[in-house]
Order: sequence, then structure tokens, then C-alpha cells
Amino acid sequence: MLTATPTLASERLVERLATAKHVVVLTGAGVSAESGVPTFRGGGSTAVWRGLPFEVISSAGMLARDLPGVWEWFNFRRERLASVQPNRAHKVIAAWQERFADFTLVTQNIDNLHQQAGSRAVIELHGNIWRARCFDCETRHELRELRMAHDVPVCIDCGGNMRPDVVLFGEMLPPGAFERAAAAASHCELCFVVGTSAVVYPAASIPEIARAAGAYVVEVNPERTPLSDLCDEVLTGKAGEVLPLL
Ligand code: BJW
Repeated sequence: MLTATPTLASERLVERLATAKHVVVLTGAGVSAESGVPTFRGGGSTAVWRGLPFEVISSAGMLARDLPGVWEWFNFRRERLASVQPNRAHKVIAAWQERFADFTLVTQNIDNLHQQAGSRAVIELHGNIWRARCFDCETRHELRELRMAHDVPVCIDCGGNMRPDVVLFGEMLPPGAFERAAAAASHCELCFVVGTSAVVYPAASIPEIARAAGAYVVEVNPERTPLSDLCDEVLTGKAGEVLPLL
């Protein structure tokens, strides 16, 4: 059980929340945990599917070896996500885009729950599970538009095989995504890091960039992470319990 009593924000944070104009939020799998989406790490366990750790099944090597197997893994997860709803943390973060003059949401999540909660212009560092991308012409399509052939969706533009439009281990991030996130981090005053183990790079460097540029960095997580010591404030607790208190 990950839960801990949510800690209250300090006076310094309350003041910054009242005055900050440029705010960045980086989220990870933990923000969707209270919606019922399993995390990858944390809570003493790691995700495994058919005996394969996710570092193997969600890797560029697996894509080259077994494309139908990779689709099976993502189809399985999409089926589970179809009935999942955004939680209070997603809703608070969506409301923050009206609260702050310049607000940037950067997510490592591929589940689309921020968008479902109403967040706009989300920077998706690791792609989106509801889209596919053509190996040949690189066009992206919503999955529901596509037909399957031999357990693999086929591109409606060129007939090529499609792959999930997600960033697997050892793959580059979508062009421009990290650069936009880093630019926002480098001129924000307040940076929240919510529900991420902060071990996957380059995503984990976003709060490092913000801190180096002088931002006040706040972590929201029931567990400590490698980032905790760098943060100005650590709010220990679940995102859906802590964020509504702010
Ligand atoms: C709660 C909660 C609640 C629970 N409320 N919180 C430097 C050194 C060594 C290696 C590298 C390096 N730089 C880059 C690399 C390689 C690699 C990497 O970082 N490896 C590290 C693991 C060492 N990075 C890459 O490969 C990236 N590409 C890249 O760098 O390209 C350039 C390059 C290419 C080739 C060679 C070298 C460089 C791409 C990374 C892509 C990550 N992809 C995945 C899978 C996506 C598809 C899928 O879903 O299957 O993305 S991996 C997985 O981890 C997923 C996540 O987005 C990502 C981050 O995980 P996240 O979100 O932090 O979740 P968890 O589960 O780890 O943590 C959950 C947290 O929530 C925990 O802390 C809980 O406590 C907390 N929590 N309940 C709040 N209620």
C-alpha cells in the first residue's frame, strides 16, 4: 500500500501559488494510479506481461523482433484503459491552465487521461496509446480509423505496417517535444513533478532544468525518488489527495 497522509503546503509554496505566472507540471504514471492504471515501478513491483518485464516488451528491440506481440501488449492495455476515467489529480491539473497565465503540462503518460480531463496542448513526451504511426511514411492515425492485417494495423495512406505511436526504450522522443518542454522549464517560476519515479531520461531532466534556472520545484509522490533531494518541497501523498489541497 503506497498511501501516506498528505502533507500541507508550506507558506513559501502558498505564496508562490498565488504569484507565479509561468508554471510547468511534469507528470508520470502515478498521476493515473488512482484511476486504476498500473504504474511501471513503485510500490515494490514492476510491470510484467507474459513473463516479460516491460523494459523488454516496451523496447525498440521487441518491436524489431515481434511486431504482432507488441501490438498484443498495447491492445491489452488499451482495452483496460477504455473503461478508465480521469481522477481528481487530472482535473486539478486541467483547471490550472486557467489559474496561471503561462501553464505547460508535460506528461510521460500515453493514456490520454489528461486530455480527457480537459487539458489542452499537452506535451506528450512518450506518445499516445490511442494513435499508430506508419513505419514507411511515418503518418500518424487514430487507431479506430485503421483496419488490421495479420494482427498488425495497416496505414490507410500507403499500406505500410503501423506501430504504436509511443516511445519505447532506446527510441528517440517525438521531434520537438523535449525541446518545447525544456524551453518551458527553463523560464518557469514553479515546477511540479507529480507521480513519476524520475528515473527515465530525458523526461527526468525537466525538473533539473527548472531548478537550475531558479524555479521552485515541488514533488508530489507517496514515495521518495532520486529527484526528492533536488526539490524545494516534497509533498508526500497521492496526487489525487494532495493536489486538491493546493
Ligand atoms: C503516485 C501514486 C499516486 C504511485 N500519486 N504518485 C541516461 C543514463 C542511462 C540511460 C539513459 C540515459 N538517458 C537516456 C537513457 C535511456 C533510457 C532511460 O532513461 N533509461 C533509464 C531507465 C536508465 N531512455 C530512453 O531510452 C528514452 N529515449 C532516449 O533517451 O533517446 C535517446 C537515446 C536513444 C538511444 C540510446 C540512448 C539515448 C526513451 C524513454 C521511453 C520510455 N518509455 C516508457 C514506455 C512507454 C510505452 C509503454 O507504456 O509501454 O515510458 S518506459 C516507462 O517509464 C514509460 C513511462 O512514461 C516511463 C516513466 O515512468 P513513470 O511515469 O515515472 O512511472 P513509474 O511507474 O516509474 O513511477 C510511478 C511513480 O508514481 C512512483 O514514483 C510511485 O511512487 C508514484 N505513485 N501512486 C502520485 N497515487
